[in-house]
Amino acid sequence: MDQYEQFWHDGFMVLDTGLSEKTIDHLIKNVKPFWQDKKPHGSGYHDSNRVQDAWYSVPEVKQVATHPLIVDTLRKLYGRTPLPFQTLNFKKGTGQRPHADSIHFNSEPFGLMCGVWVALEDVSVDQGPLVYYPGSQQLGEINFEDAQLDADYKYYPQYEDYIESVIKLHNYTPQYGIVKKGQAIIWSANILHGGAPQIKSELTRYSQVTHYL
Ligand SMILES: O=C(O)CCC(=O)C(=O)O
Repeated sequence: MDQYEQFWHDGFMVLDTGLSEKTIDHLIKNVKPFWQDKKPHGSGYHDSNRVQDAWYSVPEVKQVATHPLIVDTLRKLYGRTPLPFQTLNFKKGTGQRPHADSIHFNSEPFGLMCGVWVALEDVSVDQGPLVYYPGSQQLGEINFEDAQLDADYKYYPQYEDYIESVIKLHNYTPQYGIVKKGQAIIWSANILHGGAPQIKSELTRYSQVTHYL
C-alpha cells in the first residue's frame, strides 16, 4: 500500500512539511498577542487557547495554510485543488472529546473536507497530543439524528457521549500525534479525533489546524 492508499485505509497521514524553524518561531511570536487579549482582524470566536483565522493578520499562519507541499499532497489525495477556509491556532492541548469534523462543517458530496494539523513544537504525551481513531472514517457520516438527538448545539455533549459509545462498540484503538516540530497530520473529514488531556498543564502545545474543502 502506498501512502495515499494508506490515507484512505486509516483516515490520516503524517507529513514532514519542512517548514523552517524561523517561520514557525515567527508565527508563534505573531500569534501570541491574540492568545493574550487581541482579536485578529476578520476572525471568528477565539479564547486564550484558540485563535480562529489569525491568517487575516499573521502572514506565517497563511504561509502554513497554503504551504505548497501540503496543498500538493491534498491535491494528490483528493484529485482537486484544495481550498483552505479556516485556521485555528492553539497554545495548549484542547482536551476536546472525540468527534468527526463533519459535524461542524461538511461538503457536498460528503467526504471532501479535511483538516491538517501542524505541530509548531515537538509534542509529547504530557502536552495533550492530538488523538485519532484509525479506520473510524470508514463509518458512515454520523449526525445528531443518528444519536437520536435534535440537531441543536445544546445537545453537543450528548453527541460526544454517542461518539464515545461508537468507539467502544467498534473497539477502535487510539493513536496519538506524538510528532516533531514542523510535522503535519492530515485527517479526513470523517475520522473520529480529539485532543488527549494535557498531563502537564504548565507546558505549551503550539499547533495550527487548517481546514480545507
Ligand atoms: O488540536 C486538538 O487537540 C484537537 C483539534 C480538533 O479536534 C479539531 O480542530 O477538530
